Amino acid sequence: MRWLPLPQKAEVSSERLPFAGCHAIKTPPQPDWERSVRPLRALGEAYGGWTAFVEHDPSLPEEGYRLRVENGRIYIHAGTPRAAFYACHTLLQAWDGKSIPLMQVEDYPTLAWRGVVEGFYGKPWSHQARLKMLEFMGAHKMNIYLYAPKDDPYHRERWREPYPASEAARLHELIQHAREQFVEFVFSISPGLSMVYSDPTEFEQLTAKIEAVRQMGVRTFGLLLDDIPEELQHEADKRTYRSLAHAHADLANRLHHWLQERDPNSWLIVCPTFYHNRGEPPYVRELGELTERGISIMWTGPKVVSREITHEDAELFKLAIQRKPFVWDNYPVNDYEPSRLLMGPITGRTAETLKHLEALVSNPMNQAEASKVALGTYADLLWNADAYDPRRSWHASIARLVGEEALPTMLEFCKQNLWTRHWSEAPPEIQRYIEDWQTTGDAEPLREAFLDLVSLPRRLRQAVNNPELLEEIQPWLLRLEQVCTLALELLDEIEEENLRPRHILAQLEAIRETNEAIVCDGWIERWIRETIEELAES
Ligand code: LTM
Repeated sequence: MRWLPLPQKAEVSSERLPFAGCHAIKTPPQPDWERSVRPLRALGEAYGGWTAFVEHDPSLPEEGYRLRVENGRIYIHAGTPRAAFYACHTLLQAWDGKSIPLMQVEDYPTLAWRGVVEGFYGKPWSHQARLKMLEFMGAHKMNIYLYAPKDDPYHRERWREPYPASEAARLHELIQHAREQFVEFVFSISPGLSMVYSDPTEFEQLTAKIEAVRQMGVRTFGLLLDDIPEELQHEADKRTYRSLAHAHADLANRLHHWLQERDPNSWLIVCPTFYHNRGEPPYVRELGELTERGISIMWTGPKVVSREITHEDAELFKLAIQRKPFVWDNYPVNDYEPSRLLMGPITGRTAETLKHLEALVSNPMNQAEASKVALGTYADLLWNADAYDPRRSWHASIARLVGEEALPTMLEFCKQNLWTRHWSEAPPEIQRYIEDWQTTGDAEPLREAFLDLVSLPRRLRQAVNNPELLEEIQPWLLRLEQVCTLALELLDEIEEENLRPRHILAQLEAIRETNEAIVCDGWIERWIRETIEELAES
């Protein structure tokens, strides 16, 4: 079974019993418990069948559950309704559409808060993509989503202005959908480009904006002060505060109190201006010192895009901010290199690192569906870090996204879209074929490799039944077809001893002008260019 995330303890029998759904589901009477078993109820209403007993067990950890599948009966003991919801999703994973195995599962997460920050520059996700993402998160036991798209003007430049009615309605729908999926919805706002921190009317405008979202049922807010000037900008602020950190801590504390007065369960998460370091900047220490303890502080690791976040890094930053960091993890985000898709698993964060964190949220790509390959591996890592194996997780994540049958083809596509900057252990395979050709001069294996690659887009379009995903990755499919066609042409020219195939270079240039996508880490284009240059010199 390809679990995702992998349960902490699962004993799965080889004996499978027919299962077409539950005809009866007994839950504690409160509405949240009723909501937690909806995934099962949907099956039951459709088909009828088994009986499921769901019980609250307060001795279990918050998101911990025990699941037992016996002959004709399912028992779920859960610490909270969210845990019961997760138990139902574990059960659904074991169901193949016809039967389920007898099994016993004992499960709980490694990290308390696991999720996604839609925090990239460029085209934000569509409303439909967000709704689908929330469902994905629920099914993968991720529990927090930060709404923070940099290019939503009402989130950043026009932070003072209320959302127009149609956008407010969409936001409301998202918030409700997140609740259905047991996902904490975090509304974030980025006022730091223009806010006069010391001006009370500015604070009123900030809280008015937040109040409108609070009224939609949100209790958690993000105050994002990243990517703004690193010095105080306004005379009034320079007179009031001794530093930027002082101003930010004061703003965060006032907002925290304002939220607490209205709802003691509210939660404020702050992204500082210096968010990537090991706690060295004086700003970070001052912010940590002055900011009230109940407020969370974000961190992207030692770099903006951190290939590795070690437990030493996390300990140092924790010491500086005097609390566990809330990690904003810049993978698989591609806004800083939009010509690439980052289709590999997350690596470089260990179980030891997670012990020092309060939360970890991944900042994904502008391509929501394609991001789910990496996000599935995050879900796995953050749920069961001790057992995390990037390759196992990667395969399971791809299989969950496109189905078992399409797995080999999609995996092949993902392998052409890795970036050695993130996963140096996995260079593109074509590199090996090119290097072999350079040493042996035998063109056949290289030709075979290009023939495989040139047919990959067609094979993928046939195998994958996910129109949104196919649309997102279309530029990369096209690019693969285009460059492999040219590469094959070049091999033909060499075979025919045409040592001046410069028309191929012109075609390559024409492709580049219309499609900037990079595949195979740029190896094929480089090979074409260098080979033609070497031929010209010979
Ligand atoms: O990482 C943070 C906190 N802020 C921005 C993100 O919005 C952006 O998506 C990433 C990657 O380019 N880098 C940032 O600095």
